[in-house]
Amino acid sequence: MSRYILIIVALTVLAIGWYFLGSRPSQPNPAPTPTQSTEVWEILVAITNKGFNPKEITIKSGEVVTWVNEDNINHTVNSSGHPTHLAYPPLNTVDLLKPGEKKSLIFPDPGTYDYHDHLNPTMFGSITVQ
Ligand SMILES: [Cu+2]
Repeated sequence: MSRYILIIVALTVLAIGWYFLGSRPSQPNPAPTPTQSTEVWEILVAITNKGFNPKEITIKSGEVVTWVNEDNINHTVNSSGHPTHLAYPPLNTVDLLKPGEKKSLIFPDPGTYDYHDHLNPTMFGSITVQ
């Protein structure tokens, strides 16, 4: 007799479990689909007492380069050539970076853009925009 009670209890537990499982939504709400991406890649170039790091980078057009002065003296980012800085004038808008400061520039057009630190003209770098 007790065996039948056990079976009934077991079936009841199964039925209740089935009910709660069945009443749950079968799938969680789907994650929202990402909207059209407006992200812009920002490439970091550190300025240390050893120069620009990385010294040469390759990016895609429309990407942003951010220089961060990690040294404890002033540095600049200026277009080649020294001292006229005429090769790519937009680079001269970056110009002076005090210790800890960072500045960015977007590169909309493919090409190779050489720059240097006007205060330390042995420090130079290059950006290739594809
Ligand atoms: Cu210069």
